[in-house]
Amino acid sequence: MARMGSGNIQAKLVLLGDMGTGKTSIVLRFVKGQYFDCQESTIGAAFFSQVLSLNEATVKFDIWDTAGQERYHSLAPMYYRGAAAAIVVYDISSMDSFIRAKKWVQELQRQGNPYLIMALVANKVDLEAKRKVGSEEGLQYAQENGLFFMETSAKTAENINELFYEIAKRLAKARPSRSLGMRLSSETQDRGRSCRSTSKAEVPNGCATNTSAQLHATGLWGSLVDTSAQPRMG
Ligand SMILES: Nc1nc2c(ncn2[C@@H]2O[C@H](COP(=O)(O)OP(=O)(O)OP(=O)(O)O)[C@@H](O)[C@H]2O)c(=O)[nH]1
Ligand SMILES: [Mg+2]
Repeated sequence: MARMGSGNIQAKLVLLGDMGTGKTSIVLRFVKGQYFDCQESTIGAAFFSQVLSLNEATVKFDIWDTAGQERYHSLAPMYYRGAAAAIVVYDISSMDSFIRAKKWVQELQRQGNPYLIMALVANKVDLEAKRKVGSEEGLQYAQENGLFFMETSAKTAENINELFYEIAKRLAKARPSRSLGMRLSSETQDRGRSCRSTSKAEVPNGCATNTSAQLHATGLWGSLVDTSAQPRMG
């Protein structure tokens, strides 16, 4: 995370979680207001950016949407290294994905920044009839591990903007010392490595070609000041 003066914060944010849990769908819903029933599995990782204005600060998110497939696991440290915030996603209709989410949390706790702002996200709450992971179970695990917990649906947009707003608020509150090890220069180096390693980075479903889609937000979300999404082509 870097503070850029006048209340501006640039923060690297990473999404982790099992394949198919909805990471890309969550990001696309937030950045572009889009959702695809046939969202393709991410290859390597995809990059997006989004600026969100709070009363107290403007937060520019540099978002790394990682691939959940196991064969990409070894790439993950490149994406969470230097991150100021992480979103660990599971699918409420899959107990396996919840177990996998706990493994991601453990990995972040072991190797990540101790000041990392971590969110545990139970996605696909629109699939209530297929629920396998109870809300209480997710909430309890999050509380025990110092994460904040949110149930979302990328499909219906439930709690998606709220999720990023909450992260932005926590970043804005974070002490400057939390920036340790996350200087903009080191972040840029990380990103350079990441770009080379993701030469096959996926551009999901035609979404990537539209780099200037507007997020038509209302109310609170009318405060979004920049809605450009720039997935890396590698
Ligand atoms: N019902 C429902 N389906 C969802 C939701 N979010 C995502 N999906 C669907 O779940 C599938 C996987 O979504 P993705 O966003 O590609 O999941 P991912 O976590 O990025 O998967 P990987 O890139 O393989 O790691 C797609 O068919 C989405 O349409 C949701 O909130 N509700
Ligand atoms: Mg994906």
